[in-house]
Amino acid sequence: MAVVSPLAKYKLVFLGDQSVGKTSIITRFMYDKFDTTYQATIGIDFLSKTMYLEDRTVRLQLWDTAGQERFRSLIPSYIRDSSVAVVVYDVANRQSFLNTSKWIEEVHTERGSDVIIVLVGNKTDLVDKRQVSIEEGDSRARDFGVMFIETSAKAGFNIKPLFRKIAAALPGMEALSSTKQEDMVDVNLKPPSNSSKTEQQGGGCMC
Ligand SMILES: Nc1nc2c(ncn2[C@@H]2O[C@H](COP(=O)(O)OP(=O)(O)O)[C@@H](O)[C@H]2O)c(=O)[nH]1
Ligand SMILES: [Mg+2]
Repeated sequence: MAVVSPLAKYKLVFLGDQSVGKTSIITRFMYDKFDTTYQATIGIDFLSKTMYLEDRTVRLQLWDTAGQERFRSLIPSYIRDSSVAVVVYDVANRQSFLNTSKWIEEVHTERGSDVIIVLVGNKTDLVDKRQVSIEEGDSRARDFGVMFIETSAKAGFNIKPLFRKIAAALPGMEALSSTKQEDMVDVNLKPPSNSSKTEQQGGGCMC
């Protein structure tokens, strides 16, 4: 009997100070577009995207957040059931880099070590305004034991590699928790010839 598993879904939450480029990274990845008109994120919204990897397909749910204080109280509940936290800073804004430790600690408070964290230094196109070197970013990521990459949503630099890196780090189906295993659907591809009924358990959709 073949076991066909439904699409594995993972929740990614985007964190970081206001205007570091969280919404722009998501927009670049989803639509390959960059919008220069500044739009503060209102509340929290998510978008889904399916990624086809060499050995499997995963569905990513990208949860954008607003860094403004007035929405801070909402954030822990979004971190709580996420598989991945993407902590973004602006390489041309030192304070946003310093604040990443606060964001990473917040993720650890909610999720312990049961989460993938990626530190992202965005806006590498602002070459003359850079305040944080790639070495500093890399070294902070090592200190926290998290992944690291630099991007430019504007130039479209390293956006796909960021998501590929995340997807590659996601646990395979065999490593998923028992609750996720409940989504497994058994499909009997070759019904026994002595029986006219096809056994299908679970039903469910592949959506
Ligand atoms: N130069 C440059 N500007 C960017 C980049 N990413 C975002 N921005 C700009 O930074 C501002 C804030 O971006 P936004 O995505 O709204 O940040 P968020 O508040 O973290 O969601 C906007 O004016 C964007 O156009 C980038 O990679 N390079
Ligand atoms: Mg935003």
